[in-house]
Amino acid sequence: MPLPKAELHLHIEGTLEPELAFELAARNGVTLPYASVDELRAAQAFEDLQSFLDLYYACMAVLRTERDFEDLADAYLRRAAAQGVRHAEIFFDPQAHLARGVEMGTVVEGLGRALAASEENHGVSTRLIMCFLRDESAGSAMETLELARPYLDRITGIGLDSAEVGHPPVKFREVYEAAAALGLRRVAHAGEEGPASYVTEALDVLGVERVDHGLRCMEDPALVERLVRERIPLTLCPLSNVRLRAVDVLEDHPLPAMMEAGLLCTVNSDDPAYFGGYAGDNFDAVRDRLGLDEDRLRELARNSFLASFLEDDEERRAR
Ligand code: ES4
Ligand code: ZN
Repeated sequence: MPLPKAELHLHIEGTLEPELAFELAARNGVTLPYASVDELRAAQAFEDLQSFLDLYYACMAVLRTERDFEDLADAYLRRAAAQGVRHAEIFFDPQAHLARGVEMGTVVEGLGRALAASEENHGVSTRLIMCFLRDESAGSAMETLELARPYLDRITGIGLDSAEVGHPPVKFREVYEAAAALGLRRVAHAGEEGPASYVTEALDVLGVERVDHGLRCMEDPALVERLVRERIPLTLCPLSNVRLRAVDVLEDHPLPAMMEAGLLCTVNSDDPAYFGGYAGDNFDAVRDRLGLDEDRLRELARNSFLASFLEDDEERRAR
């Protein structure tokens, strides 16, 4: 039996397996720029974050209807459950769909249908986190937040993703302030390809309570000390880091050193259809190739629930 765990860093569009991509392409009359599943898989040899993002945005062209989003999320939840995931906090990228003429309501209602049935169908509780594309303008992010207003009962928080370098957290100060005023939880990708200073800025300027990736915090000892002291969770994605070349090989991943330093680390899958594995596969990889023992693996699983928005929600309800 796989360890029960929560998945806190998962882009739903990154769970689009090539087989489903071709199925949806046929259903919607969309042409993918690849002739076959094998050709699409062969295109998954990435140089860096941008080369991945190019393929990721190209493939999501097949997602058009509520049912597409429902099928996508249901397929993910089934796979996640089989790998021990009991709770999933799921990112989605509305701007990438709005740009293709797919409305906010189509995305949220479709994902929402799969999520609403997830506890009963898969034994997985869920939350939805809306991400802004940091390589789009702050104004576009603010408009997206406005478009989400009718759906905020189904959206727990906001995040920040896509191309990191050159798009520092401070660019989104006002959007994060507006989201906080609406009672939304705040996370952001920082320190994946960008420098440690982006992690500091995400904490100080955006008020994030959890950092997605945060890998490069290790370059700033004072920041590490602060993250430990303030118990800020990091949502690490080891297989993603290898595939996007943040680390050369998994054996070089700083996860063991990060845990040793007292950081509140979690292990997640990011874009499992593109990076070679779901949550359990990431746990297996760090066990087999980083030599983490059973105690450390249990600590990672426990951290995933501690770092989730579940417990706080319960506390908030009790108050
Ligand atoms: C992403 Cl791995 C990663 N980094 C930044 N943005 C993303 N969107 C989807 N996957
Ligand atoms: Zn990510």
